Amino acid sequence: MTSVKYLNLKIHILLYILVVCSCNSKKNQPENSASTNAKEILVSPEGKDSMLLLTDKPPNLETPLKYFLKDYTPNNVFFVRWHLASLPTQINIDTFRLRVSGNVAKPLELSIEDLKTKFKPFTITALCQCAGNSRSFFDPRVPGGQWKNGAMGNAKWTGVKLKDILEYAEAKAGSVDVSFNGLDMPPLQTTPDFIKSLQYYHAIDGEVMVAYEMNGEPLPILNGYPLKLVVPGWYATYWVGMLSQILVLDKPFDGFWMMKAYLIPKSSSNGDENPDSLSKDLEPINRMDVRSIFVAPEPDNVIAVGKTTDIQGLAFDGGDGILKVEISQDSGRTWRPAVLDADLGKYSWRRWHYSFAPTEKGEYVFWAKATNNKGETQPFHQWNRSGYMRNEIESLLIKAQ
Ligand SMILES: Nc1nc2c(c(=O)[nH]1)N[C@H]1C(S)=C(S)[C@@H](COP(=O)(O)O)O[C@H]1N2
Ligand SMILES: [Mo]
Repeated sequence: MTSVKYLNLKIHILLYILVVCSCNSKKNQPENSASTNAKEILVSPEGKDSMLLLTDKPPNLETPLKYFLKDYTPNNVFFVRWHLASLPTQINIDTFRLRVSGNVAKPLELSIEDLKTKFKPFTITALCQCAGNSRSFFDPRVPGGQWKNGAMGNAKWTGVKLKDILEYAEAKAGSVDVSFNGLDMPPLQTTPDFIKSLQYYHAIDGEVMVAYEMNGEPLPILNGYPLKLVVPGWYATYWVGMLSQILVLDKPFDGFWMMKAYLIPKSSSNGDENPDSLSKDLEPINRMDVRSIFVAPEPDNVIAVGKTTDIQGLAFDGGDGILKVEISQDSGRTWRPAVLDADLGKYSWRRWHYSFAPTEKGEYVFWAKATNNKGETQPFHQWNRSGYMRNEIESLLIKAQ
């Protein structure tokens, strides 16, 4: 019997507690990615290297920016986000089954072995980004996990296409939605179980998949071992972890986590709304909008006068792919192209570089803007009440000495 012991969720505060002076982000000042959280605590729960702690019950851990200098985010620092505090303490891989039922002719109970032997393996590189990534930068501030830019990670996912599983189960005509549930449970009966759904036509698009591997390894338990739904191009809220139940429905799914939570204003393509007159027309969050972030140098690094610095960042969208990233040094009046690294697939993030050699001491501010192959680009301001889909043009202030 192979069983993976659930790792002790008591978080060991290993390294240090860093109290950054809580400078409230001021309008019209370059905002960088390190200054809005009052407290930063680095922890190393078992199976993970040191990460930023948001909450320990349920576990919510952010990836430090330095790990974004790689094409793929290592599993041991991949961000962690759970809603419900009751997670299984142990998963027995021999008895674990993925149940597929509902509007199907042949209900299934699949073991991990079945998934690996009865279906053709499928691999895709895709960015997994929390809808609330970068929420701490919203102005005015909004409630919810105060993530900086590390509630995301890029990985190579291997598993089985959901389409193949649903065909095997002989999903019937008239299927409308498919819902997904994991082994995590609400600690109180009053909290609704975390169940998400996709429309049937999306579920069988041949890209949505059930992953048993991430970057060539079994998933870390904190990332949803043994199975995670992967929905390329869509926010991670749909990427149900510890996936154990797939239900094919002949009517629309109306659960709490689709109807009441994770809603965005319908009127704009990037979830934008006005704090003074909130949108009344809302819809479930879906595809990721286009954005770009700075990764290096980090805001507190000092660069050398006369030397060329490789400014690096990432750009990504919901699957149209990145056309270009541009950098401005004059608050957006003029833009110069950054150099894009290799394309790892339309659902992957794309690395970019921009060479800069300061000629004198001082402070330099850069803005980064991505445009996707559809021509969609980033605004200078974006806001919504839930702090979702952040895609404002970011700036970075660097000191040269
Ligand atoms: N079963 C289950 N799956 C879940 C969640 C959850 O709370 N329970 N959270 C979702 C959200 S909001 C995010 S951002 C991603 C995070 O995936 P990760 O923990 O592997 O980074 O998982 C998604 N899948
Ligand atoms: Mo999320």
